[in-house]
Amino acid sequence: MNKMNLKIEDWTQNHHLIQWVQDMAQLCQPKDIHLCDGSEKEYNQIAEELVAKKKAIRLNPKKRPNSYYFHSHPDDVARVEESTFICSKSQEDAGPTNNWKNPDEMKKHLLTLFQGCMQGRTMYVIPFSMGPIGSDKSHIGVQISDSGYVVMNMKLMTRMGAQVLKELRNGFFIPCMHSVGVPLKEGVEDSLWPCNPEKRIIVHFPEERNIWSFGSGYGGNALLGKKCFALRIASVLARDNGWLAEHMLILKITNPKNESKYFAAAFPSACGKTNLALLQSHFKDWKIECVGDDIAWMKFGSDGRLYAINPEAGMFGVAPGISMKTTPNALRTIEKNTIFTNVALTADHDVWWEGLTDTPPSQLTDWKGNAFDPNSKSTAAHPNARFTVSISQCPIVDPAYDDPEGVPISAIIFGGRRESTVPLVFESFNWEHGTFLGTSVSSEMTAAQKGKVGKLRHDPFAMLPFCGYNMGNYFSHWIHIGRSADPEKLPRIFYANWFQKDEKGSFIWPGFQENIRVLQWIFERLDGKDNCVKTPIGNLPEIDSLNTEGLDLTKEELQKLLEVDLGQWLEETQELEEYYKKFEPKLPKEIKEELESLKARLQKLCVS
Ligand code: GTP
Ligand code: SPV
Ligand code: MN
Repeated sequence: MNKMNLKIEDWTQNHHLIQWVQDMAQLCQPKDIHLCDGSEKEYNQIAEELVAKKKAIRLNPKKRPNSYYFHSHPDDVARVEESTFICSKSQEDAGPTNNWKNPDEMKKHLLTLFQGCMQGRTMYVIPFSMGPIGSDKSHIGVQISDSGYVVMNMKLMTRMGAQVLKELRNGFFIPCMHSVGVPLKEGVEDSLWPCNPEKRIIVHFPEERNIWSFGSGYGGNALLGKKCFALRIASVLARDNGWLAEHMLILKITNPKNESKYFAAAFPSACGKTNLALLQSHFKDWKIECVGDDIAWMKFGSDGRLYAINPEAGMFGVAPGISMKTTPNALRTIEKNTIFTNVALTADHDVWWEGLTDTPPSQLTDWKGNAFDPNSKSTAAHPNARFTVSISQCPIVDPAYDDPEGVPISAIIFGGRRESTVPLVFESFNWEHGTFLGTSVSSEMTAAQKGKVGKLRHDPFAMLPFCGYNMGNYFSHWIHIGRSADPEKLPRIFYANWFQKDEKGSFIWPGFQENIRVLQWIFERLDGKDNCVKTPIGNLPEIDSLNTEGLDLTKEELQKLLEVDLGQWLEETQELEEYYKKFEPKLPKEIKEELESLKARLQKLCVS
């Protein structure tokens, strides 16, 4: 048996866990096994080891206390959707939007890949809870990984360590198997960011409820509690048990009368969730607090309302674009105790990225570790450079982020990155229409996934890369959730788009902090204020019901932001009709009917 820092039997009586760890050690042949207790001491030790091996740089403690800098292999910088698989027993259950392979064949392939893959490395065993420990809304996972970087990130991103095993006892957990996929031969020096892009693969077995990830050390590919567990596997758990696992931020908004509501919002990757969740209100009597910035699990409470928890305990946020002007609360969150990956490094060992200041400081090292030439076309930070930080450090964190009951959701907002067509904000007519809006989300692609930045693609519910089963059935699940609830108690559904551009290609809406104005409009709608005009696509703000005081926005610009162009929308419906064919025969009839009604409403206005 391999050397262990603790005796596993002293640590847990969970026979499945003990057996699994032993089996995986036998398969991967690590040099030793480290059972993670989740302590500060352990975190610091692993960090120091990585610094000693030059894999990490300790940032200047005067500028960025207790923080570390990593830069990845240049081919391991984002999620890899083309190498992500849902291996359900039948291909139909994975559906038209997921990669699929026969689970038996895939298992054979994985067993070959993982055979001896941890030679020369430490195998870490990382118990973690998604959601507050002990909440009936939470679920436990155990990740095995040969990456110290992963352990450090999991410590910040989840509730991790010995207390989770105490809670688990003999219960059920999601096994999450991860390796960077590079066995280390004796006497051979390790690379700074070991990974294996040729053999990279991220696999989910939804029926067995487990995850295998090989070859990548980055973000959603490697921190398996996040997209793999909390979305792909959890969406299957949610389907089976009548709840929702969604790619959504959760925020609290309080009005001048000290009344509060919670909103959840789903925007595709790198389309503004973290920035909205950390919004700093510049209206002194309106307050925003943050519960979560990426994932929401929503279950019905005994009062019939939908309650959300944030299953994560940290943020893995996009760094570029963050500044004191755009998102001061993000900068305040990452002042200390933060991990930075693929940002640029300053001469005095602090961090920098595009947007942080107008001009880059001199003597910058870019994300690849080279001296940065400000005249070059490339950026100093990778566009998908990220920070990892505990949410407890956020200056506007809502203490309810740790409430095992979760928070009652009053509004759900969908959105995408659209240069044209989609107005700044509108409201659906009811849950089914809102569900239709969710199915219709499309967005210009970003650097959060490997692929062509800027290309428009459909991303229903911002879940395209994250739904662990047939997307057509997922649409039905949403309809079903609506049917099973009291309509008066369901959240109202809205759609927002911060990203409309003018002819010169500049954003029309100032966005960021100014998005508070849209949240205010939504809040007032929920309070019964008659501040909208009915259009074929939904209820839009009356032009003067949106608070634009103090904004540098012309009347024409505002009109453009709130315009419904019938021609563009008819095209949009044709496009959607074509897209929906993909989901047959699973496309719910309610969604088809919504599309038909939208077409009819548009045509009626076109004729009149
Ligand atoms: P993931 O972590 O990938 O799920 O992304 P996210 O949805 O949390 O996106 P995030 O808030 O990190 O924003 C991504 C990018 O969008 C950043 O470059 C931001 O600067 C930019 N962005 C966010 N909000 C706005 C906005 O209101 N207007 C404009 N123009 N850009 C925005
Ligand atoms: C996303 O891509 O939506 C992210 C980043 O939140 S990652 O964790 O890499 O998936
Ligand atoms: Mn995300």
